[in-house]
This record gives sequence, structure tokens and C-alpha cells, in this order.
Amino acid sequence: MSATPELSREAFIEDLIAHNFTTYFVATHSKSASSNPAFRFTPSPVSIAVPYSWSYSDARERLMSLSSLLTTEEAERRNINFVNPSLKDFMPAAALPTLRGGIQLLLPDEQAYSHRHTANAFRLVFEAPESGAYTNVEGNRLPMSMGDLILTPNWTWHDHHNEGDSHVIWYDGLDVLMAYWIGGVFYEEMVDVTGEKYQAIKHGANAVTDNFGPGMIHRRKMFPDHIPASNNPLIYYPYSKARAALTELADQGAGDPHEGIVVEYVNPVTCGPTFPTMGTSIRLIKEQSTVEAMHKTENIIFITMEGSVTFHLPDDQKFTTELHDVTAMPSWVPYSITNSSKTPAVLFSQTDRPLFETLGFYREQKT
Ligand code: GTQ
Ligand code: FE2
Repeated sequence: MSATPELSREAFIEDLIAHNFTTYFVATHSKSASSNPAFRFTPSPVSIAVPYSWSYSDARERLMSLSSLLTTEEAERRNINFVNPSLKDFMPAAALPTLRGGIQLLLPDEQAYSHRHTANAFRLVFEAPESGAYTNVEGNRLPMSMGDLILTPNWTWHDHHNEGDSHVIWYDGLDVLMAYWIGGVFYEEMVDVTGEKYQAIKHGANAVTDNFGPGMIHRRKMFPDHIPASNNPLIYYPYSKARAALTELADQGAGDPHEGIVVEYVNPVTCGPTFPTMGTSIRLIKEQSTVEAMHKTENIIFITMEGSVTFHLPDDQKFTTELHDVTAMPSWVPYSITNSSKTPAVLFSQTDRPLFETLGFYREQKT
């Protein structure tokens, strides 16, 4: 076996590829059309994903149907995931190259048993009973009310419960794709570790939020088990606070032409993003206004929490959203966001920008 210098260039390349080698030259060589075109560097990012928008009402209908086909016990997590059409053949349930999203349902008296994983995750509540729906994160009972954000950081135990009188539906956001690519997925079920399927409740939500008044936290008490030092201890962000912050900023006339009015959910210990891998924020787009397009190296998912907006993309592509629709924008794709209605729109977002920033890859450019 060997390619000898006497071979023609074409035969040499065929032999090279057949033996699991390659050379940068194949990126342009006509004989190598089957090789990955992405091998060739591009002047600016060309994402493996496409922009896409999923209708909440379509997803919700399917989630409801699933509830009569599958128990929570069987399903472990009864959900419908958002799948980017460009990624579906080679990535496990990916909305964007690093981000997974889905919606999950618990009917009254249902619960989803406790487990933990290295992937960071958050819940954003879409529909909830007056009271009784909650997620237990490391013993903290965190209520699920409309718009609340609940974090389940890396390796924290979590189980979901609905003791209310109507269903609860929430959005799950995860960074698991990144963990998958780099070989960092670990997972455990509580029953296999402790013999219990659910955690005991040790603290209410106030134990989380009150801890940050004095800026002090009893880390061992809140997270008795080993927790990575990078974990965000503020695992609960009620919607009322986020929404009030937006209203106050709007009243002050704050805002950026390329961002709208944005507040970021931060880790109060570092003032950095919610997770080392994944940031979350919420923005208000004033009535009859437009957030201008820009190139940014981030993969970002927008969830319409109030009102309706239209995303305008190149080639006249556009997505108009309704309540709880999920819209995915891959890196570097420019889009503007228009709110043409007479009431403000509120968009939640999930982004992998912390990855780019940490690694020195973050860039932006005006269009
Ligand atoms: O609720 O714990 O959509 O572990 C995917 C994985 C939800 C969850 C998902 C999960 C969860
Ligand atoms: Fe989970």
C-alpha cells in the first residue's frame, strides 16, 4: 500500500482520500467534489444551520397529542423538540449547532422523575396553573409561573411536578449539542443513586432569591452535592422582575438601534452569563419600531413572550411570530426585527455567545 510519486495528481488524491488522509488542495479540486466543501475557509462564517421559525401552536398541538400516547413515566421527559432542517441528519435534536430547544408538558398530578446531567438547561414557563407547578432543583422548590426562568445548571438534580388544577407547559433550553460534540455528556437517574425517584423539598424559592440581597450564599446548603465552581447559584428569575426591569428602561428612553432594550439574566457571582456555555436575555421592542440588522457570531434562539414581531432576513425571507413561537438564527446571518403593532413586543433569547466570547471568536459587523 502506498501512493508513489509516479501517480497522476488525480490518482494520488483518490488514494489519499481512500486511506483517510486529505490535503487542503481537495477543497478546490474537481475530482474531490465529494469531499466536504467546508474544508475551504470562507471569508466570514457560513453556518451549517439555516434560519428557521417554529409555530408554537403547531408544536403545542403535537405535544398535547403526545400526552395521550405516552405517560411521563415512560417518556421521562414528555416533550417536542425543535429541529433545524439542515442539522437533522447528523445532529441529535438541534435547533442550532450548539443549542437544543423543546417544549414539555405536565398534566395535573403528573411529575417527571429526578435526574441530572452535565448539559446545562433552563426552563421558561409558557402556560401554568395559578399555583402548584414547580421544578425541584437541588431541594429548592421553584414555582413555575408564566414567564419564570428556572435554571438547572451542570450536574444539578431536577424533577418537575404539577400539583395544580390545569396543565403546565414550558420551554426547555439546553447546551447539550456542544457537550455531545466534545464528548462531555454524563447523565444519571436519581433512583439509581439514592433509591428515590424524587427529591425532598428543603427550601422554597425565597431561599434562592433572598440569598442575593446580602450578596451571600450558603453554597453547601443550597447545593449539598458537588457542584462545578462555574455554576450559577441564582437558579430562579421570576418574570415579574424581568418585565419590570424592561418597563423601567423603556420609561427612561433606553435602547440601542441594533439591540432594542435588553436585560441579560446574569450569574450574580461573576456578573457573567447564566451558564458558561449559554446566555439568556429578554428584550423589549417598542411599538412601531425596528431593531436594525447586524452580523454577529452567535447562534441565537428568540422566543416571543409578548406581542408579535417580524424578522427580515436576506433574500426577502421573513418570519412573523405569534405568542411563544421559536425562531432560530445561526451565526452571522443578519436580520432585523420589526414590531409594527401598537403594543410593545417582548422576546426572550437563548444564545451560545458566551462560547464565542470565552474562546476569542466573538465578532460583529454592521451590515
Ligand atoms: O426537563 O430535565 O427537553 O433533561 C431534555 C432533557 C428536558 C428536563 C429536555 C431534559 C429535560
Ligand atoms: Fe434534565
